[in-house]
Amino acid sequence: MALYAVGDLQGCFAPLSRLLDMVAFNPSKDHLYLVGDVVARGPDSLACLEFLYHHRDAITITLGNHDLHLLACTTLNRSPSPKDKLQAVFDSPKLPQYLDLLRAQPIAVHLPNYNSFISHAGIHPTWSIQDALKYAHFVEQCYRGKDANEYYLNMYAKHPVGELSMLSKHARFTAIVNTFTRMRYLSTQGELDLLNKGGTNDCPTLVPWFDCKRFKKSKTSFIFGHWAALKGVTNMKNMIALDTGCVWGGPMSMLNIATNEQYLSK
Ligand SMILES: [Mn+2]
Repeated sequence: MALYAVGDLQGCFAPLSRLLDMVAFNPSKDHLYLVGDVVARGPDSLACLEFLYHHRDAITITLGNHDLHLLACTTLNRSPSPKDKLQAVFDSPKLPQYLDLLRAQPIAVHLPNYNSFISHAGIHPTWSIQDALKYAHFVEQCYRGKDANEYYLNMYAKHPVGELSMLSKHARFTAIVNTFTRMRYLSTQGELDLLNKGGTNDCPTLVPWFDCKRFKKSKTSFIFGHWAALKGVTNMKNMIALDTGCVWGGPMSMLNIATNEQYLSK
């Protein structure tokens, strides 16, 4: 049995398929963690969802911003943006099954036996793993619950600042979702900056979320995607950035979680 993690698919099915062939992925024995953003922008989101649904017992997705956006649009009856190339997904008769699959997925996963934590964008430097799992549990209950539309309506509100415990439940949902799925940089005061998408040298006044003393001492590996401009480089052994910009012409990255071996799609 092997555990793998793969970077953002964003509708790129062929490179995923080549990576799985490279490691002879066996869905009856192995498990595949997807770091989120399995859909949107790329050519074949429908094929990605079909594959993930077919192998649903062998996969776990830590939801990304695009996955939650798809859930939000369908729940709120909004059309997809043409640039997301999701029309085939919206037209599919199997859309309800794909949405059920996404909704059942977590937003963060801790694998204590492998000293690994997986989420789409990362973990806030002030959150312990226990805090993060508690926050993840809260938002998972929100997007699975019957009031999910209320949370989605608030999802693109201005990023709430301040202590999570002081926020309303809707603002808390948005703050936690933004951290797990959209974070790249923090201000020197520790607030999320949701505008800059550049590489780590492009924003001298901001700090990459993982550039923090606590993580340098941590025995836990943090496996994440979302930040294509890093091109997989964090210069920290336990910070594993798997979004290598496949949808933008780069390779797709895969990690063997137990051995740390990495694979790039050709
Ligand atoms: Mn993303």
